Amino acid sequence: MGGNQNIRITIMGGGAIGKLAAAKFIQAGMDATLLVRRVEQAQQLNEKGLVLIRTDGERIVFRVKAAVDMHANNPDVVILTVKSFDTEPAAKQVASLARTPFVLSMQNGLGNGDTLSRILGDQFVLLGLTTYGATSVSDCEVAERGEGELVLGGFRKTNPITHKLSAIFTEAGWNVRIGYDMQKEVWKKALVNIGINPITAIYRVTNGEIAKRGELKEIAVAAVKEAGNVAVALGVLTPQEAEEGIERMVQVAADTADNRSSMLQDVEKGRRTEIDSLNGAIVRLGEEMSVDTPVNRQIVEKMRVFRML
Ligand code: KPL
Repeated sequence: MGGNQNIRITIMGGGAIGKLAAAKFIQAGMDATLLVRRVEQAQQLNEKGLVLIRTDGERIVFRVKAAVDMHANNPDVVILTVKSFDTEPAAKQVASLARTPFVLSMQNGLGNGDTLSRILGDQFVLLGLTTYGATSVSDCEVAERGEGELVLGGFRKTNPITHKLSAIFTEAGWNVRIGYDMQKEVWKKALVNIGINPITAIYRVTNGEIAKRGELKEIAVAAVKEAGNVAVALGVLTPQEAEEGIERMVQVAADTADNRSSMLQDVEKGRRTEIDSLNGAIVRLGEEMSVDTPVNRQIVEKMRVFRML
């Protein structure tokens, strides 16, 4: 044990990444509470435990503390894994605590850090970008679907607790890298999701098909190319970094080949998707910067039609 057992961690969000994080922290003997929205999910988790299904099929059951009210716990650190459209209400909930904890956003999409720092203040906000694959099998079960990386850093500048958090995650078994320019990192991760997520959702395929099937790869690459152009116009990425983003998207698709992307999982469950904070944001920012984004526009439109079906 590495001495991080006395830090109270609350993971907000009972989806795939939230459950994966909870399982890893509990496995490392840490004090982690999983905060979920529905009372029945909390009850089931408390009664049956949290099941982690390893890539080789092994099932490990963890005793988990699940709750619906974060006030019960007085956390030192909140790990935010809720959908990007729920960032604002989550931040307001955190702001209502007597003592503001550090908040690490482990979410997809563009703009989460801005929302959190507007409500909580820069100094409390950290970002964590992950390419781990995980599938939510049921309210109490999560399946690991491929190793990835977690890039951690302060929202605006190096946060004094970045290294502490990095040590906590490393102790819990994550591959951690500290990021010193998190705006860049947010965009690099967004490029991955902009390519993989909507294409896997529209065509109902696992991530690996993006790397394998020429016609799908072509659309994903075109979407990421446009997003890279927007990032370059905004001055967040260099042209070379934008180009590397395309290769990275294809690489992540291959590395998490068996995973169903979070957007595919949302579509399959009839839930709202994060398209607005990904491809939708590219269309909006492209308009502002006078960069053409026809492929992303088409993808957003397809998603809209798709959701009506
Ligand atoms: O972040 C992901 C997601 O599904 O949202 C990837 C890395 C693409 C893994 O599926």
